[in-house]
Amino acid sequence: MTGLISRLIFLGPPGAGKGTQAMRLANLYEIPHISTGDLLRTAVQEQTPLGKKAQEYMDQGDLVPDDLMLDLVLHRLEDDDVVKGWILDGFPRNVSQASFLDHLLAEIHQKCNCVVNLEVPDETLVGRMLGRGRQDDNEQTIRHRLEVYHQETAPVIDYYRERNQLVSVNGNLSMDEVTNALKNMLHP
Ligand code: B4P
Repeated sequence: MTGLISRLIFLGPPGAGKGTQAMRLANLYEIPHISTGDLLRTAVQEQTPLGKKAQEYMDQGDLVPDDLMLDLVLHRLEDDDVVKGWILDGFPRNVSQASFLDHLLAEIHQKCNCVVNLEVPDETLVGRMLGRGRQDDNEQTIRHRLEVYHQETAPVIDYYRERNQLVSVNGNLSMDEVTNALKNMLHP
């Protein structure tokens, strides 16, 4: 990736398109896409000790406990391929994860350049996730994930806003329109 922005965090409610957009930008700029949701789903599929513990939380639409998540992110950010940059998608999901990440980045001498908040209204999100049809995408679980988001993850927006790192982007447009808005914002 040329230019200044090489370490990005994607925030947004479930179904906002974090995974979709993070994957597109990671391909475009050739930096790793680190999705904690994907890491957890792989662990569940492979029935690792982490996967066995995480599954019940994910199936119910709850956050997986921090002690499991922090280790996962710590180890991924120590891999060689992330030295040139990364896009974090789905982490941090609460203020204590955000604070952990700040300390971790300081320790490994890295700095997040930009935190993107994808804004999409709840009713659009429900429709999108029902259309996606993942194991944890039934209406009851989706509604619970939205509640958890508003209670636990939305405060992370203020956390980064107070640190002048936050940029909000309208995610309630077509996938290509959102990608273009992100590209223009990152490399105008
Ligand atoms: P995630 O995998 O992070 O999933 P998500 O928030 O549901 O989806 P995302 O926003 O990435 O939406 P997507 O692009 O797929 O989390 C899953 C679970 O893992 C959590 O509930 C939690 O249990 C656990 N977890 C993960 N991280 C954690 C953490 N840090 N701490 C604790 N627990 C954690 O888009 C959704 C759908 O919309 C897709 O079908 C897509 O095609 C469509 N779409 C996207 N953009 C669109 C657009 N612009 N227009 C129309 N459709 C669009």
